[in-house]
Amino acid sequence: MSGLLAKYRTWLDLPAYTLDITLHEGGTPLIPMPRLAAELGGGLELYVKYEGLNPTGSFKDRGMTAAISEAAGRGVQTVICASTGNTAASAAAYAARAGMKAIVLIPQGKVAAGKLAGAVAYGAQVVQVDGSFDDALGLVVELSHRQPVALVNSINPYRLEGQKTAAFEILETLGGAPDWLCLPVGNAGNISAYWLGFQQRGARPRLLGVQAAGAAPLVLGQAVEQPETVATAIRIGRPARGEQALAAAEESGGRIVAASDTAILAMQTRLAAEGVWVEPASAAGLAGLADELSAGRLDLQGRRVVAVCTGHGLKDPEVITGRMAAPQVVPVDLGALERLLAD
Ligand code: AN7
Repeated sequence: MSGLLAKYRTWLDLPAYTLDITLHEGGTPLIPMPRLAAELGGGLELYVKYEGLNPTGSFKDRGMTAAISEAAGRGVQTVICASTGNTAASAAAYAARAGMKAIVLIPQGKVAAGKLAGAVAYGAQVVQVDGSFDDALGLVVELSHRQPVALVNSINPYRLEGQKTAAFEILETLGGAPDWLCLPVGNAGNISAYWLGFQQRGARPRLLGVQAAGAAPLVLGQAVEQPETVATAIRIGRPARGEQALAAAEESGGRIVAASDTAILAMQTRLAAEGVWVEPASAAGLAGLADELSAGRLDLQGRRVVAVCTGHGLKDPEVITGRMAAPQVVPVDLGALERLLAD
């Protein structure tokens, strides 16, 4: 076992001085989802690329091994990012691994519990901004011009180099390109990275990027000043790589669409019903695909589809526990238990 840089170094455009700071990220499973495929009814063959199984629970680790390794190679001591949560946890972990300090700016009160806890556990300095992710990103970009800190948001090109590896893994596991790849879109780094990775290997799956309806600047064609969605990971109104994402979707013969919060949560439940629990944002790609299928805008008969599920369900426990009644309680009494189960 090794990390992604050791495995794919010749395919990644990284400076020669780049070190190898790794937590053995990548190598995530491509899980067949026959029951969900049958339910969707389009005659498709469906796989989930389960990125929640990376070391910090999201796909961000692929980009972070590259960005932190590059920064470490030129002696950087402090890294900074703005984040809806997963980038923060990942930056904190890889900075810790490299012996660096991490500073993470998050939108106040809008980061899921598992992500905030991660950033704190790995020892980052966490700062809440009384504003949105987009406001926080503006601040860290400015600060990185004034202070000796390295920016590790996906504006950093090395992040995309690392994230390309997910495309390579899919091609290797399937033995070729899927017909469609669907995935959530927030700051639009990941869809851009997948397209770079597929192109580098001469593969051309169609890309279906999916934003949350309350945070869908790439669908609306304009920035969203106050984005709002249950999928807090993609609560982003001014995607840094928006133009690149739109170009990637178009070149691939695909598109970017929006899915409602209701559809996103329903898809989270359907995925969990087949054993794959993902955070809300991670269900957005498939929620968008399901919408397109049921509206008759996609023909997937006999097609192979990969859905990228970007983050683990454990990242956002409160989206589940906040909506449920407390589980039933029984006394330590077999009869009482049997009566309860018979109801
Ligand atoms: C689970 O952590 O932007 O379109 O600051 O956490 O590459 O931004 C997270 C984004 C999808 C969107 N799924 O990816 C952050 C952050 C999950 C995410 C996305 C994010 P991009």
